[in-house]
Amino acid sequence: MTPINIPEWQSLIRHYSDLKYLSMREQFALDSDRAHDFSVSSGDLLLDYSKNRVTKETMEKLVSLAESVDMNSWIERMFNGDKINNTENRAVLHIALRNRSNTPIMVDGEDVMPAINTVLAKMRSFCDQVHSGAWLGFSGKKMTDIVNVGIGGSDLGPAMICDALEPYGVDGVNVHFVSNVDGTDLSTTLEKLNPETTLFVVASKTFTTQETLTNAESARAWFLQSGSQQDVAKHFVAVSTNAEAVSDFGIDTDNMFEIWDWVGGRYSLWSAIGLPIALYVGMDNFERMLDGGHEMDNHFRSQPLAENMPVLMGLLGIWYINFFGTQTHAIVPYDHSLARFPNHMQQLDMESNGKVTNREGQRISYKTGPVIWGTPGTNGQHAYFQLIHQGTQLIPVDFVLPVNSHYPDRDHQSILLANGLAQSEALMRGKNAEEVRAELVKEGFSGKQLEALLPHKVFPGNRPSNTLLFPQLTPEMLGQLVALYEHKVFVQGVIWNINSFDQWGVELGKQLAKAILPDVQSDGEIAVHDSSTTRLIELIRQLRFK
Ligand code: G6Q
Repeated sequence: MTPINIPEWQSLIRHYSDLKYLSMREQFALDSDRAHDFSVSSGDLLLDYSKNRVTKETMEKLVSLAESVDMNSWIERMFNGDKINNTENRAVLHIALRNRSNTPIMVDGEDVMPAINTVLAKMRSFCDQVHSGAWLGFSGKKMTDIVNVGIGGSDLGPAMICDALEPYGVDGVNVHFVSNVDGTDLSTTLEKLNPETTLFVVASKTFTTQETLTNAESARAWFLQSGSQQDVAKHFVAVSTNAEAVSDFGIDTDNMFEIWDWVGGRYSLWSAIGLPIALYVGMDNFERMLDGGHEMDNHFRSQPLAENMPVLMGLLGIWYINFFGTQTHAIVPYDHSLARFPNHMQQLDMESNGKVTNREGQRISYKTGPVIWGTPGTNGQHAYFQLIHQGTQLIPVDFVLPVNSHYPDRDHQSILLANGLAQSEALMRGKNAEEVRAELVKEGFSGKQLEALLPHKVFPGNRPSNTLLFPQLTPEMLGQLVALYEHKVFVQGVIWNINSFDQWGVELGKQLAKAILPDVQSDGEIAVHDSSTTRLIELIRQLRFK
């Protein structure tokens, strides 16, 4: 199926040409209910999408597009455990990991819920032991530092959540994340730690990932400078699907937390890959995060498409990417503890929808996933916001705004919120020549000097944004937010007719580095490469400290 041939897509092309100069400023002036009419809620989370270049007709047409690709039946297929990851012949069941209603979800004739509940119970018991001091290190001391060794989906999500939930941290427990095979990452982490009180969580779905295994082996070597081989069991646990490789590494499989092939790496923070989260904030808070994810799942599954938050966000993305031709999308959290949120969203979206082949294996001729990027406000305002306001590209922005901070704030939170709101308002309104002229006159400019400055101070405006507003960044709210974006990505994948759940590009990287390693490691004959690669290998051999 090619979405661009279906009548609803064609109708959107015509609608776009009628509407491409629609002024949001005018729309707000014409309709005092616009903010209300273009908003939707799920629990305490509000999405205000009124500052988008859309009319009610646009939204109806976008929703018709979603209907025309059977969005509801795709949603049901995911929730029912159908093998919608067709290239890997797998179900896609991150939703089962947070299925707090515990209703059966069948894969290959078996309900997956009992196994999920068993692992959750094992995680709880382990966290309790670590926190209470029933689990002690080799010299009889309590664990104070958790080091997660993993990469990609086995790192980014849990690292982001631990940062975000720092106010919920269990007293006396610190968490660290080592992912990069660059020895700097592990060394700078370990130099601060005491092996007697350090617990390593080796997180790898496959347990074959070069970076993770290299870091885990070096971590074990560091540990063995103090502890003995027998003590490894008290200081190393694993999260994986691959019991054999875990055991070969030397970790007792009793200390292994199981995950399943139907969880994609970038969707796995809800599984035992979230163990560092549970160790850091406690299992109760981890489960509160699952509750939030489940709440968003219920919303996604039950709400009509026109009032469905992930569907609406997905459709607005399609509107800009496929009709306005935008290439990037900024996610700007006005919450410092969400510093890594854009990074996780970058992996989630770009690894899921960075595809050029449709479900049927044909090359596609329309745009798919955008470049996702962003940093916390207000820092971004002093950096790249210039381009969003006055650059030549149209860049839709998501503003993520918690109303209340966890920290004593005096005026900080009000200033933060005012900045977020001001940016979205300014992007929408812009500043026209008359307004700039009046401002300059007030500032005492006139004549040639005024005319020369005026064009530089004009802001075109009409730049779209969504605002996600909520009371506070609790574990439940964070769960809702992550699940919201997961489903948004899925919605777009369905419309683009791509499989959002494989990642052959990542697999390629894993193969290529292994193939070139012998050339970099040894002085033997260099395998056949392009001339640039061969020359760079030769230079590396010359420049390397002997
Ligand atoms: C995520 C990707 C990828 C994966 C890492 C780590 O969806 O598949 O980022 O998570 O490559 O893989 P392992 O967990 O198998 O080590």
